[in-house]
Amino acid sequence: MKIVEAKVIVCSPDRNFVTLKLTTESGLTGIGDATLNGRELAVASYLENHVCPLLVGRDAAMIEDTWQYLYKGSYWRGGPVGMTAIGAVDVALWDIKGKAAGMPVYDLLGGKVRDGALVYGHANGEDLDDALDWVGRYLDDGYKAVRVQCGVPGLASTYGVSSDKRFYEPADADLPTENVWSTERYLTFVPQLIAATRERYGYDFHLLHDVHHRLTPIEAARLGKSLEPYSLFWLEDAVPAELQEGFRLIRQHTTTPLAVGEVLPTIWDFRTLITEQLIDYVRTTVQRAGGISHLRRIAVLAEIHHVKLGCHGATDLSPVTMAAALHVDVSVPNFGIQEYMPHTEATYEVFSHGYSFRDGRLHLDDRPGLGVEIDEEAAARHPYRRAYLPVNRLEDGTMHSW
Ligand code: EZ4
Ligand code: CO
Repeated sequence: MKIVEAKVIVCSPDRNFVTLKLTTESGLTGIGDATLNGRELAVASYLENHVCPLLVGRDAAMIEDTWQYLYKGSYWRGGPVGMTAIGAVDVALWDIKGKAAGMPVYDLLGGKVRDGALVYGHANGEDLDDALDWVGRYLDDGYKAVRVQCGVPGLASTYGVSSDKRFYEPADADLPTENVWSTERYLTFVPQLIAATRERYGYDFHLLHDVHHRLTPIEAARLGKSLEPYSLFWLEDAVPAELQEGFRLIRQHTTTPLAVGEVLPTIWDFRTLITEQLIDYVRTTVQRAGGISHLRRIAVLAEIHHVKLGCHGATDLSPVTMAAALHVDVSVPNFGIQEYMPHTEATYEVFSHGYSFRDGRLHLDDRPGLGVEIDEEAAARHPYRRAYLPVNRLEDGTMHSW
């Protein structure tokens, strides 16, 4: 199963995606997602210049050895660029192994322990009424879990609230937008948003909220405490997680479940959070954290510390990552929930896929490998467009100090 070609495909069917495609001498192909939102070409270059030359001639069957070789052999361990690149290689190799075996990847991972993966959708509104209406639309569509985000009164724009409701993608073309942030206004408003959501729609569905890393631990503790009556499924990214110990403070004050880590690429970035049981859900995903092989390690560490998996699944992760995450979701015992935003038609024309939404869950079909293919001709019709995630400043014009 020698690899004869390693190719990087960059395309932008409504947003940028970087895809690694490996081909073996017998003609089997495997794909991996290498998209790092706002820094896409860094990973494309890392792969093209530094990783692809190492792959040609290697045995595609040797997934673990290749992972160890790329991680330890680079000397420069970890980091989002390197881990995204390794993740793409790892996922492409699992895809090939599945196709070679004639089995879906979940069967190689021990087989399904559940039929489908519970997902949550994104409801976001400019104001309270708009946000509540969007929660209702998701519930009408059969979602059993909804994340609610809302414009904060007094602030012109808020991260996570966009005009493009269904396919929300925070990155802007060309140069980044600047949002203004006020912790005071936010902390006053969010309990009203969550209370109003429960008042209108009741408690018979899971309700989630994402802070996008904007608070300090004591502010997050206060927010978590004030939201306890409304039974959140989780409060996400309440503080940035570089200071893992910061979560001790939050944990001491609130029983609101905590989720963190969509930006964290390795098991070591989660070590204190998981082993001290400071969080309830791990938010990273295959593409971010070194592929299926490394995410499974994180899931095992989490499992023995009563922490569950709640993989990132916004539209900056391609359908390849969604499929790969679903193979993990349905085969690990400590699955919690999967974030799900449908991609646009243009994206699905490039990436044909074998998963579908039904009854609040995503279901994989039983095609071998990941069940996703890339149409390179369609991809070529959508060239790369520079894009950045928004930047936040405080009302006085300064950046956050954390
Ligand atoms: O802002 O994926 O939980 N989901 C999120 C996402 C992120 C984007 C960043 O690329 O926070 O919407
Ligand atoms: Co998030």
